[in-house]
Amino acid sequence: MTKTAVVTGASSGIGRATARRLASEGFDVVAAARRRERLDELAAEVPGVRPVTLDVTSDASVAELAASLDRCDVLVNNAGGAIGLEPVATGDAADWRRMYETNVIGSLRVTQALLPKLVASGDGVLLMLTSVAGLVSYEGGGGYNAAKHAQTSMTEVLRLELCGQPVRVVEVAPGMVHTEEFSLNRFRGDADRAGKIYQGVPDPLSADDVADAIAWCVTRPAHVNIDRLVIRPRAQAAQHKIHRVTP
Ligand code: 8X3
Repeated sequence: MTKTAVVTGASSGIGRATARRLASEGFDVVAAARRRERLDELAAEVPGVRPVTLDVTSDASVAELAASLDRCDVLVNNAGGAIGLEPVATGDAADWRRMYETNVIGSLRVTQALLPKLVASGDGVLLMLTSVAGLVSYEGGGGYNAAKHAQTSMTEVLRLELCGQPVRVVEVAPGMVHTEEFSLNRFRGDADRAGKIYQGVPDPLSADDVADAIAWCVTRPAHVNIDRLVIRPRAQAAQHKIHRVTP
């Protein structure tokens, strides 16, 4: 019996790398995201990947995803991201709302829709891709810190509430990961500012590094629950302690 893994936000970055990696681990992978053409490209490249158009902010879209699945053994709630790096004093409430809507309510929506299938699988794994931003706060973190803390909290609550059911609840919290879009979205398309985040950092994590950690978490034996895995590059000892090499 082939297990099915659903990955949200699978059109780029960590989601895309995870879809690819879980397919190579033998899962049937449902790669879900808004940008269908990117998913189609991925599915054409990687056997075992099925593209599904998904907007995690839409009840109807999430219900359609759930209805399209015969089974679900693994759910990777990866869709989300950061917008803006303004201080709280001048942060835009619309950005905060959007971050809460995707990172928190989006994860909630998909979790609620797929939980019955995860339970029915007899060995479900629900993995929340949070962030170190959900564990520590930093200047400019504002709405992203708030949303990721909420998502971390939701993950802890869910693990308590599901105790006794055949579903593991796993959190993977990455630090500095260099993906093509995360910082670009945060800086609203300003490539210069986005690039400076990683400037001089010898080796930030890649999306593949995080996908590797996710694959490890979801392929442990059924009785092993990795509660939380924090993963940072060696150059980032803490949120404010980053080794940079000046050219
Ligand atoms: C991304 C990590 O440090 O930019 O989730 O918040 S950080």
